[in-house]
Amino acid sequence: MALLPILYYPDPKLYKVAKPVAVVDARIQTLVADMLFTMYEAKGIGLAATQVDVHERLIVIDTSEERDQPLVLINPELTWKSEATHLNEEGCLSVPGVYDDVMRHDAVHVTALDETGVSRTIKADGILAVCVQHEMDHLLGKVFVEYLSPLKRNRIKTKMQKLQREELR
Ligand code: K1U
Ligand code: ZN
Repeated sequence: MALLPILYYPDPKLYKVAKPVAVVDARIQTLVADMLFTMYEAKGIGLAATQVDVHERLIVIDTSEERDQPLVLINPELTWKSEATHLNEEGCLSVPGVYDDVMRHDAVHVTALDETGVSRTIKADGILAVCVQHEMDHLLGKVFVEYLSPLKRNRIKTKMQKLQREELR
């Protein structure tokens, strides 16, 4: 399994809109395994293919305490969302060290293919619902900081650009 490099905000590649996966084949299964490995290594609860510079509709998630319940969503489509919404604190592996509140639907239903190409419907609430919405935004080229005020977003952008300049030195 390979550790994939994660793109950091404000990399313009994070704004690309992902295309549907055409066929769930060995290439996709290898990508799934590498994304799960990368997510667990980074101590994340989710990862979208966009974040590893692959612009196809694929997400991996594991919100379990034991980190032993991987969820693979290929070509995910939102089929239902609750009317109720709440603010939830979010983080992002592409924006390390930044946490802020984002309004999300309390519950969602998502239909997607799994890593074997079988269609499944996931009924998510709690942190899983928040994570699914955050990851599906990545596939549309949207990073959670886009929900924050322009002032906050610009501060985060400047901080991230400074961090990346320092790392390059
Ligand atoms: O997409 C990502 O970058 C992964 C992200 C997923 C996520 C976390 C929290 C809310 C919504 C989506 C992370 O895993 S960030 C790191 C993390 O584990 C975490 C951060 C804040 C709260 C809970 C978990
Ligand atoms: Zn993220």
